[in-house]
Amino acid sequence: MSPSPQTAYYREQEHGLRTPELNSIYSEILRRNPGEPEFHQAVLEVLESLAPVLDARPELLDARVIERVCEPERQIMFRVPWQDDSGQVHVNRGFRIEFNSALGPYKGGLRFHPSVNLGVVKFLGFEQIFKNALTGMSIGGGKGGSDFDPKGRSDAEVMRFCQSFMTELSRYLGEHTDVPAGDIGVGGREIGFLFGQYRRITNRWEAGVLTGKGLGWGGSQARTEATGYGNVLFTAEMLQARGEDMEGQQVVVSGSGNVAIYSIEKAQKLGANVVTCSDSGGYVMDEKGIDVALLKEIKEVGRGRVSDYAERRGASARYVTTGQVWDVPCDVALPSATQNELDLDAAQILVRNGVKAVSEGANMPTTPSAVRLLQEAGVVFGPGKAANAGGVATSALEMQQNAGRESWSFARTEERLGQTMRDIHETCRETAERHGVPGDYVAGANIAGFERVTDAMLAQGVI
Ligand code: NDP
Ligand code: 2IT
Repeated sequence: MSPSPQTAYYREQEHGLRTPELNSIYSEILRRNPGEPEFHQAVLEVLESLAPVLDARPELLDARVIERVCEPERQIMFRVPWQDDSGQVHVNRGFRIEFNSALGPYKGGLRFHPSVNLGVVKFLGFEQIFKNALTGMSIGGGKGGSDFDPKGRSDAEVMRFCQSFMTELSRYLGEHTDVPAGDIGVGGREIGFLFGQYRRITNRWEAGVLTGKGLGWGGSQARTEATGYGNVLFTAEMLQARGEDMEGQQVVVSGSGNVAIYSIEKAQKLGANVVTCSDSGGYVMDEKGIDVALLKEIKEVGRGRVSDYAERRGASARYVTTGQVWDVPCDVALPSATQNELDLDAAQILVRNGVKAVSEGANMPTTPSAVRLLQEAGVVFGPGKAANAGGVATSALEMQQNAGRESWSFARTEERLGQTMRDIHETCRETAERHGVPGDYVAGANIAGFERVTDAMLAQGVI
């Protein structure tokens, strides 16, 4: 389904940065971090936005603040041995990149997927720094995970894996130090197993050490919904800035996990017609609009596939195994599966079909050349750092509730989520306009996030 990240990265190498200083910083990052194409891609995208900041504040170069923000504070890699149900022993690799704690404890999800490697976790941790800064909350940036594949594993196997993973990771966590949450392959079930093992090892009921917990034991209302809902709210803000809204828009969504499901649900609540969802096997096109209750039953209860959805839905739905959801004509596209899933070819198809807005529910799902094409074609583009920040922002609300031993209502939490997404939109819009690139949410998000985190770093000394 997704093109090779390798291809996407090498295709971009012909594009230079705007100043010799930025070019030389980037060359050094390539030299010191070999074989990490996703990390290179994420860094390049931020550096491409920074020229106007350096024009205005050349002293940032002397302080080497770009080099500092691109170097993780700490990188942890560890062995995760576990036994499957038949007694066979497996060895996976665990990662936690504690990237930046200038604004708060390291905060970011854990991803369990066979494609996870150091470069992937570093790109995710790097993006998380700026995303978390944009929320305006007291959270630093981090990310972790493992190349463990939970697909087809029993609950008992997943539990044993999580227990082994947490046995090592627990040394580095703490509500004031590092606070993981979910990401691909890590949802409520895994957070439960991880929390149980942390509690057992540390002898502490430390709610604020993980977010995405169950509602009965320290979790927050609306955290499950937050990323998808937040992305749709962000999209609605971008459309509103152009005098439009979500009502009646034809929407395509990729993925069928946490982010995709709640993007579909919120878009429908705002009157849109969502016609697709997908997984790594193929996609579903449902003319009548995705039946989100059925999708939840299949994915959340049964851990099934979108092909099961097509089978059970009846005549309106088709299961397609060639091409991608981007082939389906739409007004709004919400990539919500994985990195580099929307490439230049897909962007060309979207533009040809008249897409108005693309907003990233996933992290870095759009390749750099695709982003450029969409922006040049006048398509409004919401970068993941801003658009999918509702998940981590609601994680910060979970931490706040845990610290105060409180439990807020769904309405109160959702209201805070809505306000946060409006604030992030306004920050990005205003920052882009102030730097002479009105409507460029990529530049707005990168510059605003960069300034918030690096101002904190500068105030705290050479650290
Ligand atoms: P889930 O594990 O719930 O769902 C992931 C979905 O993406 C599945 O449909 C999966 O299909 C598909 N997918 C994953 N990897 C690939 C791949 N390599 N190729 C094709 N399809 C793939 O994860 P989430 O919904 O939580 O995460 C989706 C995206 O959103 C990720 O980029 C994540 O980083 C990002 N995100 C998540 C947040 C959260 O709060 N959960 C917050 C902000 C961003 P299949 O089952 O076939 O693998
Ligand atoms: O990419 C992300 O922002 C997440 N996976 C959520 C992180 C969090 O700590 O809630």
